[in-house]
Amino acid sequence: MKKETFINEKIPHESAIKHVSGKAHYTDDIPEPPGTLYGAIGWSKKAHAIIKKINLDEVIKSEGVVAVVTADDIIGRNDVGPVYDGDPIFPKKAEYYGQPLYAVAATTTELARKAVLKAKISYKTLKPITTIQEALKKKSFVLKEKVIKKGEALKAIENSPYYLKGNFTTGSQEHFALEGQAAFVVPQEDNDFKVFSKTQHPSETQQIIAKMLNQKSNTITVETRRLGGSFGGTETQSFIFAAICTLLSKKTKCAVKLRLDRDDDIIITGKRHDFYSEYEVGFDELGVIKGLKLKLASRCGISPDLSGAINDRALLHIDNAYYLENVLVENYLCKTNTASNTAFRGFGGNQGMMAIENIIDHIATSLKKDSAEIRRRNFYQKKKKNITHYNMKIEDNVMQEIFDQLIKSSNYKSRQLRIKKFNSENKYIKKGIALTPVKFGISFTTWHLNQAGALVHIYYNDGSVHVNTGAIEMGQGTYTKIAQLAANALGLPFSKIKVSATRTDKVPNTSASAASSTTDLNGAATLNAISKIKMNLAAYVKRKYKIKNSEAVYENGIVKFKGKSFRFNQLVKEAYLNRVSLSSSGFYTTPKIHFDKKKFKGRPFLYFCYSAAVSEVMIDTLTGENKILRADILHDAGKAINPAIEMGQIEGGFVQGAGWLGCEEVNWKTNGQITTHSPSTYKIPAVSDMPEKFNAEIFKKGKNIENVINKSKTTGEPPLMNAMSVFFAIKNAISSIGNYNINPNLNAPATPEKILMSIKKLKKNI
Ligand code: LUZ
Ligand code: MOS
Repeated sequence: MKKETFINEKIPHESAIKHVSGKAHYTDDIPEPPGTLYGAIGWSKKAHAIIKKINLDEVIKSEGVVAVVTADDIIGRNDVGPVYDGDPIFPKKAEYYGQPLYAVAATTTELARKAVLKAKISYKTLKPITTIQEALKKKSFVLKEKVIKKGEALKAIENSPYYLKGNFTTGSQEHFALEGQAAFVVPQEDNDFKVFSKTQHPSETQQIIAKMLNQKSNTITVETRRLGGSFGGTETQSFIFAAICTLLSKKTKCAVKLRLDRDDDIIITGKRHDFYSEYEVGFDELGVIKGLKLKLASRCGISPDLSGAINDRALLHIDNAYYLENVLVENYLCKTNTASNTAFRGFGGNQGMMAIENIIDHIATSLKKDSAEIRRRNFYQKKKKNITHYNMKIEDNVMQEIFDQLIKSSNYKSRQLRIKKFNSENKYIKKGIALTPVKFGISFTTWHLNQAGALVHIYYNDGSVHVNTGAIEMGQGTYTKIAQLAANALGLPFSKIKVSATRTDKVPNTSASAASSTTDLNGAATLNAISKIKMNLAAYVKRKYKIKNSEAVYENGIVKFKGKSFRFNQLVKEAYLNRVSLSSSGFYTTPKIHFDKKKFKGRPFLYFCYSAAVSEVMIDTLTGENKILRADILHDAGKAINPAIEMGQIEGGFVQGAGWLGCEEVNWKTNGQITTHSPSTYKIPAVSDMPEKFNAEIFKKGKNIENVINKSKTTGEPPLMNAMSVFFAIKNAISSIGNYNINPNLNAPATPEKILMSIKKLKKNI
């Protein structure tokens, strides 16, 4: 009989049928006990103001209202900042438009939402800082600036035969997960609280609530079964809602549910950091970069939140796939009176990568060369030119193979010629094409977060298996992949494994499900727990049957020791009757990594993910409208655990990235009021925005050279960056108007308006 592995197989997502039939329980679907109350949040209408008085009389009197909470109800820490303070639950001074100031619990959500509107607040308005430029001018920062250096950038630039300078911005992005922010709290005996939260980070939710209440962590249990997407939006920014919901539950002694209206969700929470860069680059006649000076500034909003780590990841990705010998980067973390910007798929890495990709593109136009060729010439090499600007040696480089294979499979070169011909024959419609690489570092850059725990039980009566870990299922399929790993390790059918809701009293002290590392970490912890149970079983068999070699093969429901075989079910039953433990915790820490954040040197990543994409676009030069005609992606997923699920990440990530660099635009008025707070004003990609032809493939020769579960590589964040090709294809199309002689002035996102303005500017220079 062929070995059943359940690995490298396209097993459907464990909740696929529940997802599409509406039977999957999200936080808002959890059945409510009688007497459950519903919350709503009242927030600041000023971006920067001293709050002179909040009069809540009318709110309290409003129909259905049971309780109101303000800062006065918080006896412990009035802050949900994950690393630093700066994110008050209810502040003294309003620092952004949308900042929560109070909350109510009422008998229905509708009545709660009506009630919060009745507050009378008197403000003393202060001048807000809303843009990166203003913050730079006023030196308004959330953390100290950082300078990183390798070699002698200024000298190298001076000695280079060619020189360019410019500036570039990438835009913000709203997470827009299908499921919005939600929390549901049920009070327990002894003032304990059971908290259901839409969060990527149950353990930190638990700690933050404990600190707010001045209670011990062991009085708070946080449970999360699944998220309807998240993308970083609940790595920290779910905390305030879980905290407020608990506060309401404590005050009313009732179960309370707090589910945000989409507009409130967008207005209250932070988004992707937009970045502004200024560059000076020296290069040779082949377009090889000799020296780079970069200024990188991000809009962080009111507080540090995760901005330190996000800007670090940007700095760690200003090389993307390119060897940079001489680098000088200044990094500014701008404090603005806007919601605190936060984790978003890519976590600053993609912003850093766009900065260098834009420079390479600029170099290519200035030399009148194909940008793919310039990219290729700057790649890290295998034997030399393989040390990053943070001193890590790259040992797993497959960039060149992927790039070359994709050039062939996508017919990049012949299509490029056809496009040039098309453009010379068409006056108003122009096409563009671009090929961009991705190299993305895997591991949390904060060393201690690279750990995970698991809990595995085997039930003796039927041999079924229960797994619990710190991993959060957010649609990415981590429960499915962890169940596949467990099935494979135990030689059992997939159907015998159950992964249960993530819960702080089962597996404690977990890291956020983030940094594309969830399955790598939690899957390995699960395998560790299973190996411990196997050791118990082996010790028993050795003792009982006098077997010398206690190694066993677990396959197709059979456990084979040398000289003795058991049916799995038989073995566990027998082991139970002989008083052998069939349960274990497991633990995993990522090996090899170390990083000195001060010196900015070390090995922050266990490995890199590689990918490349070719996009072809069409733009209407009269309206700025645009369309992705075709996208070809070749993505390294190592030996993929579940090629179907990885493909979902690869395709979905691309479309989300195309949204970030294309149609999605977050805007604020000069008074700090966000104007893009609903789907009517904020456009995410729709089905119709998918590439007409979409050829995504997993790199067949992929194999993780590091000891990562099953030699796989994560997908997660990196596929988003394949969409860089869309932006540069648009730029390429615009460039055709000037016969490819002029570098178009185009910032991201390339909305139709921006495309039109870019064309207009370019035409002036012809
Ligand atoms: N979160 C985090 C992340 O705390 N540290 C990271 O390095 C990271 N990287 C990507 C996404 N989330
Ligand atoms: Mo993330 S940006 O890995 O939550």
